Amino acid sequence: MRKNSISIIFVLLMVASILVGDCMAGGNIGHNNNDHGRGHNGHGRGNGHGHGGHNVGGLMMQYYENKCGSVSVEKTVREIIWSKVGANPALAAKLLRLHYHDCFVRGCDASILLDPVQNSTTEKTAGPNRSVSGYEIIDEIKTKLEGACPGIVSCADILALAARDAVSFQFRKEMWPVYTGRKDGKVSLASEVGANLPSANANFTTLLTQFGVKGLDLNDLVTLSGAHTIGNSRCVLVARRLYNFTGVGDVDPSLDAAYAQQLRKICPNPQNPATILEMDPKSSLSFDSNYYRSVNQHKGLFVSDAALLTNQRSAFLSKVMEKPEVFFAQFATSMVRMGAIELLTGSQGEVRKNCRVVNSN
Ligand code: HEM
Ligand SMILES: *[C@@H]1O[C@H](CO)[C@@H](O)[C@H](O)[C@H]1NC(C)=O
Ligand SMILES: *[C@@H]1O[C@H](CO)[C@@H](O)[C@H](O)[C@H]1NC(C)=O
Ligand SMILES: *[C@@H]1O[C@H](CO)[C@@H](O)[C@H](O)[C@H]1NC(C)=O
Ligand SMILES: CC(=O)N[C@H]1CO[C@H](CO)[C@@H](O)[C@@H]1O
Repeated sequence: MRKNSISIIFVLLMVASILVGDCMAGGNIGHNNNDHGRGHNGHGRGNGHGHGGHNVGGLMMQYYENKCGSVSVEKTVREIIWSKVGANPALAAKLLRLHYHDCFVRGCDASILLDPVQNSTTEKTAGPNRSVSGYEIIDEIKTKLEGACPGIVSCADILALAARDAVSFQFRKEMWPVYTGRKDGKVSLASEVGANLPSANANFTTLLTQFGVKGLDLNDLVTLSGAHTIGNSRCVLVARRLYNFTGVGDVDPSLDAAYAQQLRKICPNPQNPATILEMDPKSSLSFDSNYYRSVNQHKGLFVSDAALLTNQRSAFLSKVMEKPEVFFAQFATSMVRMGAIELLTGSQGEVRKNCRVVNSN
């Protein structure tokens, strides 16, 4: 009840701010405080959520400062990422998605990086991970940092920093704060991926539940879905929407008819997984708020994107998020929250020597 009335107040403030054309920079939706750039420990900082969800846990800003000899950990990550993304802008989406897939399965513990050993299958071998990539870049950063300060910088933190820096390259400034101090996990199971990562065909209820399990809420769902403003997908993932939505050779009625026609042209052979589809065809290499414009015009690619319009509050937020400054501010808040999912403590975690293998002792 109390939470709802707080939300309504925020919604009213948001409407007011739109009406007066206020830019909302640094503002946020439904989150009471925003901890940008504070250089101190994350303990006890409220995240403004009524449900006692996680905060940034034991993570800190600048955790690695003076922990790696004369080498700046964050600068090292940024330099490598910016040079890679500068040479190949499509990598920004890959690295952002890598961090998301890591966090949603067993928390942000770099479990996605573990290679399968002997008969075991790890997360990266699971179906939804087939199109995940960027592993070699994480290895390169890890190798460089191990050379400077062995056993200090966790792979999970490298993933979090890499995602932020990859997206930030376009702006030449940090788009969100990354709290660090994560530990790497020792377990990675392909069998856990399916249930934890929402599918492209998930409806709103399922998405909200799957985010909820991770301590993320409706605001986070709407906001983080905006990551689909960059990157690619494949025809096979929208084939059902385009050709056989309810099993009678029909097109998903929630998809704009002209856009569906356009997609069918790009995807004449829907089962061919090789056919690439841009998620935000207007600007799939640019991190911007176009995603919401597309979704609001019924041109979101996945059922999960279209699902944002099937709930009143999330539809409202999708509209509000069309303003880039609102989206960017909110994305920063939600990335901090996503980056703190199910952090490991004590002997559950370690700092891996090689991001692909658990330490031997
Ligand atoms: C809301 C639930 C979500 C669903 C159902 C979903 C689903 C998908 C799917 C099916 C793809 C295409 C993968 C492929 O072609 O194999 C994709 C791509 C992508 N997703 Fe999501 N996703 C969700 C949330 C997120 C979040 C929270 C982030 C990051 C914060 C994210 C970032 C990305 C990026 C950047 C790509 C493009 C990757 C590339 O270009 O290689 N997604 N997503
Ligand atoms: C792999 O599994 C097979 C069949 O279950 C078993 O015979 C073999 O010993 C296993 N190999 C390893 C390295 O665990
Ligand atoms: C959403 O999807 C789930 C799982 O497929 C299903 O059980 C549920 O009935 C669906 N909810 C709605 C409102 O369609
Ligand atoms: C469409 O879906 C139905 C039901 O799932 C299936 O029986 C049929 O074979 C599908 N048609 C095509 C062309 O894939
Ligand atoms: C990078 C990686 O390990 N990808 C794997 C994803 O899953 C498929 C199918 O299980 C594997 O063949 C890929 O090697």
